[in-house]
Parts: sequence; C-alpha cells; structure tokens
Amino acid sequence: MIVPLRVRRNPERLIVTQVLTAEDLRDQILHHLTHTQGRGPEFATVFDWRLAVSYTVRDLMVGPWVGAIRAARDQGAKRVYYLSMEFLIGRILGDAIVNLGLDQPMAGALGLLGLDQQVILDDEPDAALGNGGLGRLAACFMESLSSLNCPAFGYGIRYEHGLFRQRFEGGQQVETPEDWLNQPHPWEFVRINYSYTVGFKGHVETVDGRAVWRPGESVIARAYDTPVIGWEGTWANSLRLWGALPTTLLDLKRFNAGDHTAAAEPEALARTLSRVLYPDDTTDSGKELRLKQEYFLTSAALQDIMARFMAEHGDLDLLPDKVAIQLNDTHPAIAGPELMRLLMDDHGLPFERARDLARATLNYTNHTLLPEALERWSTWLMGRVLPRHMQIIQMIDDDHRKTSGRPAHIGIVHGDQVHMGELAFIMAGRVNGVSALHTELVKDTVFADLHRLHPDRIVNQTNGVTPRRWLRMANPALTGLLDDTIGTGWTRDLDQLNRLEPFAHDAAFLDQLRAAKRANKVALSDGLLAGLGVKADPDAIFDVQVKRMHEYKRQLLNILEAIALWHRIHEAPNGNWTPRVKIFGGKAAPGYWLAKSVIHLINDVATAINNDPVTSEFLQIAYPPNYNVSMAEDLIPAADLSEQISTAGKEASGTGNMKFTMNGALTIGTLDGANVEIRELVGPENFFLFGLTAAEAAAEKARPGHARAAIEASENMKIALQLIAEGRFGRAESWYSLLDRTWNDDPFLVASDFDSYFAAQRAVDRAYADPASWDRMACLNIARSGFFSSDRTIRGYMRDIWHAKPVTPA
Ligand code: 7GP
Repeated sequence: MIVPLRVRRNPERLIVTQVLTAEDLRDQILHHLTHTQGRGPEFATVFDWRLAVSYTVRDLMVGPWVGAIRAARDQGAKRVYYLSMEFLIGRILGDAIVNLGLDQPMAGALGLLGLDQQVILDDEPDAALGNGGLGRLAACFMESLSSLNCPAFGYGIRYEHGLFRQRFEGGQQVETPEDWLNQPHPWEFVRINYSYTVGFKGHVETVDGRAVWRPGESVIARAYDTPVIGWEGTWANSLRLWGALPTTLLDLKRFNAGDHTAAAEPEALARTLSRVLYPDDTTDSGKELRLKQEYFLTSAALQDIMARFMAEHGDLDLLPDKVAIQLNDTHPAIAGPELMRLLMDDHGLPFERARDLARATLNYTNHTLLPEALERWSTWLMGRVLPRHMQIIQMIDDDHRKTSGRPAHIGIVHGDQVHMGELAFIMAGRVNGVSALHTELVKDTVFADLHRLHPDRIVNQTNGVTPRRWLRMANPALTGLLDDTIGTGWTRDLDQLNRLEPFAHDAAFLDQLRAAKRANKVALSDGLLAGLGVKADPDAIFDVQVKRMHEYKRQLLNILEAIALWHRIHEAPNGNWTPRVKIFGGKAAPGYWLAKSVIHLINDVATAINNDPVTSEFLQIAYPPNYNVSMAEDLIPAADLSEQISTAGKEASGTGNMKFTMNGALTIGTLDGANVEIRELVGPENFFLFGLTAAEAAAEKARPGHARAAIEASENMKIALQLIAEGRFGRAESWYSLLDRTWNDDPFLVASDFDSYFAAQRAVDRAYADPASWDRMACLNIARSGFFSSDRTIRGYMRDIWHAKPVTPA
C-alpha cells in the first residue's frame, strides 16, 4: 500500500517543504524499494536505494507536471518548443530535491535509513546528451522555463550513448563509450501512444496537383518524457526525447530465405539513429547519419506539435499565436522546409501562406561564428535523403531572391551546397546571438548580407545559467551564507544578490565568505589527492579552466604560461611566489588531433612540474579526466580564478564564465563573448583583463609573420616553447607539429596575447596576496552577477521572440 502523503489543500500545487516530514519520505522510499524495486532493505545496494529515492522524488513531480500540462491546455496558452540535438542535463536527483524544497526532510529520511546522501546522489550517471555549451544552455533553459511557469516542451534525441567517457593513457585522451541507459532510468515515462513515422529517401510524385513524398525508408519515433521541475515545485514542463524503433521488426520473408543480415536492416537503421550523440561540436562529418538524426528529431517534433495544435485549435491561422518554435543552432534547421511540407502537402496550403505561417512560428539561435561549425550539406546528399525537402529548399531560396531583391551571391543554395545558416535565417521570425558582442559580430560577419535585407530580424539574448543548480545545489556552503545574510529570495530573483553590496566592506562577512570558499577548496583538494595524487594546498589560488578542448579557447596559452612561470620560479626559488594550483578539465573531439595534442602536453607538463621539489610548493597542475556536469558542480564552487581566455571574437558567449562569477571566482579574461558584459557589471577593477580586442585580433591575424614576430618579442613565451622543444616534458618529437603551428601559423594568437596574459597573471598573484581586497572583489563579483540568471534570458526570449506568457496553474 502506498503510504498516503500528508493531506495538502491542492495536491497539484504543492510546496512540499512544509508538508513532508523525514518519516513520510522514509516510508515512501521503503515502499518503492519493496514494491517498485522488489528488494528487501537488507539486500538493497546503493543502486537500489538510489532508485527508490528517485521514484519517491519523482512521485512529487508528477502532480505539478500533470497540473501544468492541464493548465496550459485549459487556458489555450501559447507553448514554446525548444528543438535541440543536445540536452546536457547531468544528474537529476539532487536538482529535483532542491527545487521541490526537500533538502531538509530528505536529509532526515536518509539519516533514518542510515544512508549517506552524497553516496546516493553520486550513484546517478550523468545524462550527457550533449557536447558542451549549447547543450548545457538548453538544460538551463528547460529549468528556467519551468521556474517561470512558461508552458514548454524540450525536444531532443534519447541517445543510448551520450558523450564518450574520457580516460588518460600515457597522458593521452582515450575515449570509451558511455552507457547511461544500461541501467533503468527512473525519470522517464515512455509514451507508446506518441509515436510518429519518419521517412527518408524515396521519391516525390504529383497526385491531383499535390506533391506526395513516398519515402524509401522509415523509422518510428517514440516519445520518452522526463518532467523538469521548476523552483518551488509549482510547475513542470516535459523534456520529450525521441527513441527510434524499426517500422517492422524483421523482414520475415528475407529471413526465411536465409538472408539474415538484410532481414534485420530496418532494425539496424532505427538503432543507429538514436544510438550515439554526434561526438563533435564544431565540424561536420559522418554526414548521412547526422543529417538523418537531425531530420529524425525535427520531423518527430513537428508532427507532435502539429498534432497537439490541431487537436486543441484546429485553425491553422492561429499557429503563430499558439506555437513558438526555437531552433537551437542550425541542427534542427530542416524544420523550415519540414513545416512548409506539412502545411502544403498535408494541409493543402499554398506556398506563400505556408511560408508566412512558418516564419511567424520559427526562430533561430546562432551559437558560433567559427566557419567550420556552420552546417552545410551537399545538394546531392540532401536530395537523396530528403528529396521533397530539397525541392522545398529550392522554392524557399527562389522565393526569397524574388521577394527580397537580394543579389544572386547570397542565399541558401550555393553551387552544390545547402547552407543551413542561411536557411535558418530566412525561415525565422527572429534570429538571435547569445551575447552583446556576439550578436554584433553576427550582424557584421556571418549574416551581414541578410542582416542588411532584414535589419530587424537579429536580436540579442545574452545567455544565462540557472542559479538553482549552479549556486543553490552546487554550493551549499555559499548558499547557507547568502540565505543567512540576504534571505532566500535570490533563488528566484537573482538580482537580489545586489543586497550583498554593503557587505563588501564588512570584515566579518568577508571572513565567512572566505571560510565558505575554503571549505569547498578543502573538499576538492581531498578529491584531487585521492583521485590523481595531486597535492592541492587549499590556501593556494585555485585557478580553473574547464570547457571543451579547442584551439580557440586557448588551453595552450594557459599551459605555456605555467611552463614560463615554472621557469621563473626556478630562477628565483626564494622569491615571493603566490602558490597556485592550475586545474584543467575538458574533452577533445575524438578526431581533433591538435586539441588532443594539447591534452597530452598538459598532462606531461603536470607530471614534470608536480614532482619538482624546487617548485612543488608554488605550482601544481591537476587535470582530472572525464569533465562533465557533475565535475563542474565540484570544481566551480572551489575556484578562485576563472580562466576565460579565448581569442577575442571567437567565443560566442560562454556560460561557464557566468557560473564562476556567481560562485565568487574572479575572472582572468579577454574581451570576448559574455566576458564583456561580466566585466562591465562587476566593474573593471574586479576583473583581470588582458589581450587584444576582437578588432585588434582580426587585424593582427592578417599581419604576415605575426606569430614569429610575437614569439621573438616575448622572453617568456620563447622560453616556454624552448623547454618543450628540448624534451623537458615527454619526448620532444611529440610536440613538433604543435610547436611548428605555434611558430608559423598560430591562428588563435597565443603568441600575440602571451605577454599580456603573463602580466595579468602576475597581477592576480599580487591581488591574491592581499586577502581582504581579494575577498571584497569576490563579494562584488557575486553581488553583481544577478544578470546572468537564465530566468532573465528566458524572460527576454518570452518578451522579444516568443511572445509567450506565464500561466498560473489552476
Ligand atoms: C557554444 C558556444 O561556443 C558558447 O560560447 C556559448 O556560450 C554556448 O554555445 C551557448 O550559447 N557553442 C556550442 O556549444 C556549439 O556546439 C556549435 O556550437 C554549433
């Protein structure tokens, strides 16, 4: 029998904090352990307990979830649909406990059961359905949409294998498959009644004057829903992930004829579609499968959206009033032609009407200016995999040329290439960049021509992150101090952090702030010692660079600075050095040779430096493998210094930079992405700036011989490169290509920014040596970081792009 939860006035709008006791939760956990898991407590493993706890928490999400879905339908509310190939959600349990306000009673319940909460939480695998920033942003947006009562669905793919696991062997990255679905996933609900057929290939016929696409292959998309609970548990939206199934399990005729492999073809196609997350976030390859995956997500989502819309409203004229679709980068940009296809071929609308409706419904976010990341498909591949869509793309392109009067050289189809950025732009009502600087660069560079034709289309929405996960959950020490000092209101309204301003001059408060940071550093230090054998002194500066490994993010600059510093310490071992622990984290795309070479270099430098008795007290380097969301939750609260050192003009926004700021780390950074806004808000005196601006960087890059000239001019850089070339860190041959590229090409201007970076790091050293002033700066960084809540970002999208309103549950 289910133990009844205490009576609440409205079970669908529960604020469970006050209502549930530790005993209630304990009883529920035991109930699930026994009846859902089929385990007696004396036989239960950590895994069994974790599932029982998860089901208990999930039960409490379902009421608000069903209530939210009902309220949105009953009130005929406009819904937001976020289409993304990536949702890097990480672990769910801890976040749900926090948002439901269950921290206290759950701690009590687990105590009654003799369980260690941290062990239970750590047992959950990270749902790593994304590569990096774009996927994590989608996860923060889902949480904010729920916290703001905005009716929404996230649509993605239920990859069986998320992002690969990273190990280091001899300092080099080795990838192994990730298998999070190898065990039951307690958060999802499979919806066998929400299934759609998605076709590929085949041909197009004309029947009674209408185009009819006869696909040559097809799969079934089946919905798996995960509720995403908002802060205080009053609203939950769905993350609907599509799994692929074969339309026919087995071709029995071929099987019986002995052709066993061919008989299983439909199954093989289906399995590969939702099997692996595309391992690279910056280049396009693995072409046909990737295009099929993009269409699989998009088609299933649009069929689902249209089915819901037709059931609720029935009148296509209302589509833009009731539906807002956001395309997370160009990956789902096939949504333009797909929506047109549904409207024209299935609903019989004329081209112009379909075009206008689609454009009033679709919007597109750009996340990168890197040319190699702007998706292009060959017309041949597009025509073969999606023949009807290729026709519609051509129609959209011709129509746009005629109606906009644009010159022939811009547009969607160029020679034998389909440009997905242009397609997304032309089919979108609004196009947005993700930081103020990035949005201006989008206007001036990638979409300059289209921007001239449509000057109102591009808008900015600076990224944000959810303070529930990234502050309240990840940093209990700081959260406790904030709650005690300014109340808990900041959790919903992050601008309230500005109430900390007066405390920047309150010595007692600053001591507590330091103590909270130190507690996080001690915990991390213990972890680094146990996991890597690195001795990280909690009183040293914890200097952290965690993000995908990419040349433009310049982990190379960071490690070269470490080498130069090491050399300087050797020259003056009795000098007044500020002890520092440099911490790296991040994965390289499996095929990205140069990024992998930098990983190797960092690891080999770490081995050499960490064991050097002369310098070990001043400089340590740690590179824990397999950086993921959960590791970020441990590292960021323990950081003193946040490395945001990309070549100016290359990082669209960054979101890690925001997480560090709100956790009281100071930033060393370039004027790139959202760093610009962070610096403006926290004050230039509380930020360590270095390097060329985006305009200067562009000019420098155009200067022939810039790399060699900059290296020759920099003693420190020269020394660092020389030590590598001499084989001081592993075999010299390992680094020839990296060194050659740095001397002769250096496309991301490591050399040009080196001295400026080195000097800024020495300013950091001096600042850290004065604790009172460092703590004041840290306090002001926190106090002024309220702008970077994803609630602010989502409100911006709701107002400027989606025209969506929050809904009050009944
Ligand atoms: C990232 C950007 O590199 C980062 O600057 C930004 O903060 C983040 O998106 C969220 O807007 N881009 C990706 O992760 C990515 O995959 C390729 O870009 C399309």
